[in-house]
Amino acid sequence: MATAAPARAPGANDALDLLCINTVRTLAMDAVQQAESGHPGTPMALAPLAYVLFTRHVRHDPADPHWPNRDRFVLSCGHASMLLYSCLYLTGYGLELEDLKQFRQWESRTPGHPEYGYTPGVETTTGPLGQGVGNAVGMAVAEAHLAATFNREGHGVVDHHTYFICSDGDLMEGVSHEACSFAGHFKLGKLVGFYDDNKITIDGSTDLTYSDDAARRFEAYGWHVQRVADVNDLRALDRAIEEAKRVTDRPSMIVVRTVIGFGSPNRAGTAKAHGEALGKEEVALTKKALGWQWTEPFHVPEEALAHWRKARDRGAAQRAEWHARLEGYRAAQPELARELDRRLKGELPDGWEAAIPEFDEKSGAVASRAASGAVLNAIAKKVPELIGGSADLAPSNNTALKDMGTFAPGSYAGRNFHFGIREHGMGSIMNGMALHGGVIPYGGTFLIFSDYMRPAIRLAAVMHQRVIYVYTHDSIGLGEDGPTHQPIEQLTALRCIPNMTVIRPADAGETAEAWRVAVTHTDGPVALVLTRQKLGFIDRTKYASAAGVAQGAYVLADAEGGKPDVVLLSSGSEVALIMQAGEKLAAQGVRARLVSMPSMELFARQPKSYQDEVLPPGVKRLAIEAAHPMSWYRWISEEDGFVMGLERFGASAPYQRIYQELGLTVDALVERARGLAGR
Ligand SMILES: Cc1ncc(C[n+]2csc(CCOP(=O)(O)OP(=O)(O)O)c2C)c(N)n1
Repeated sequence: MATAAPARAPGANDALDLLCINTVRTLAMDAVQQAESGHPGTPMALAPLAYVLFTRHVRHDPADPHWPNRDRFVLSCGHASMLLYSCLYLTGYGLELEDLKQFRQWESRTPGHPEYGYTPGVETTTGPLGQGVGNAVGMAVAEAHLAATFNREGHGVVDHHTYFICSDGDLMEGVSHEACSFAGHFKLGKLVGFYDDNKITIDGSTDLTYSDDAARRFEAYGWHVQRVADVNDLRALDRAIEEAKRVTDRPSMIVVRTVIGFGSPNRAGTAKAHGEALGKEEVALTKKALGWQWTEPFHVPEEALAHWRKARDRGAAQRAEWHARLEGYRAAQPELARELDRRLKGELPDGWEAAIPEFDEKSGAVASRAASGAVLNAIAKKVPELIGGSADLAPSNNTALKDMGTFAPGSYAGRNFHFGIREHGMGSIMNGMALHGGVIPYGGTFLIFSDYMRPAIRLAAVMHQRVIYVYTHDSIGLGEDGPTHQPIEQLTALRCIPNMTVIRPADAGETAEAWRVAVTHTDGPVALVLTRQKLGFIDRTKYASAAGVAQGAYVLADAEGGKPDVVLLSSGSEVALIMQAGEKLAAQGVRARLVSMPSMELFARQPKSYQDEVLPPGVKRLAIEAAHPMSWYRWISEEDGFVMGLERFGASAPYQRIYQELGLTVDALVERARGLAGR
């Protein structure tokens, strides 16, 4: 087994420590100066913390950024990206000095904010403040769950910490409250956060707007809280981190006092240091004040680089030690080890699809949320990595997994999550879980409250993460709860997020197929949009197979007697309306093709030839959906058809009455269709 000298205690060579720290400070200043844009002040302030973390505490191997048991590190205040990039370069992740010189340039590996997938060692995309905190909580959740599931006496194969750094902005944003309250309740003991208490935001002093006692806030959440009075006190930092690691029954927060723009004679401690280059003159003055002897930009002293790069030997030894542990586990627990491998690779178990249930006439009319619950429970038995829950709406969202245990404080093997009424936190935590790997998270709420988690949804899409949203109560069809609960613009708003896949199934059969897509889709989030009200059974011996869901849209039924006069399209609960309209039109001699379009995004990914097959050019189209019509205009222009949708809010009443009053009826469809067909 490889060994490496333990990391030297900070302070053992103060001059070398300072040189290593000032290397980060000067790289940050120089990169921002070169780009003439960016945030120098916070990396300059936090350099000592990053130094102590990366050279002594974070177990990471720059040679293998994806080593499964590595500690996770999240820089939630992503604007301080040069702090992370400097550390990744200095510890030897393969990021080069040239990359730092390309900071914020087109296709560089050093984008303005850390972006997952662009830079080796970047664990998540951060920038929207607060999200990284939630992601870190999610990573700690995944670690706790996998450890409880896979570790056996004497074989701790899943055993790592999650560290994060957050700023004033992160803590002001509500999502950090949701996520940290969750972490405190669930006693995630291997989560260690640092709050950069620099009292400065963009507008100026935090005195303008923020007087929370952050330490007491975290104590109230149930976290273990420490204070470090000066970030430059490396010994104090080191002691606090050691203590945080010793505390395993609660998450830890270390409040660290820092000075933004540390070292800059004219900018330190001011908002000016936050988000703009210091200017050449001030850079020179700052280097002088820091005792930096070199004037040329991007200078990296050899002895500093050599010291930072020891992270590689240490990391190699740590990874080798873990591999040895894994081999022992493999010998003692061969089946579990194979299962862990499979899950970490993100591969689904062989034959899992056989578990997807089929629905028939005997199932009768079922709400798609109920069908979803049945499908989820059936496949969850075969797909143990499927874990999740709801933001306090489990009985409504049908997200509960029967007999599969509850994720609870200190008891993390359970697969049912109670996220609490924290939609935003849930979304952000789910992202962290997915990024960690080994689990496929799902989370439910009412479709209307997708708005409450939208920033996290967007980041799941930006990062192509495999997360599944279970959104029920999908339209005015929810009835009596009224306009505050009835989604109108949410479908269009979700559909326009790049990399997002929205599926709104029309019956139980389509719901089963929607879950098949959701579980196999590895390239971004999937939202299942489901009804509260019952949906009729679509007899697939008369209508086309629900397998068409995979193509996003398919011909459910065609009119007899040749080319259709009109195509009727819909999704979800309104497919029943086009089916009834189709029959009425047939009786009146109008040939209507019926198209079920559960997913515009899946349909958009089909070849043009298939799209033309389903929606023949030159034939008028009529769509109906109990939602804002905007997303349908991609498929239907004013010249070739009409969209019946809702451009007003709903109402509180039994749902049949609302459909009637808002004009979403079979008769209205028939009349429109006749008009379009010229009959
Ligand atoms: C959700 C969100 N809102 C606004 C911003 C724009 N923004 C970037 S940094 C920042 C605040 C800076 O203050 P702080 O978090 O204390 O960071 P520091 O000045 O210490 O670097 C703001 C408002 C953002 N990145 N994310």
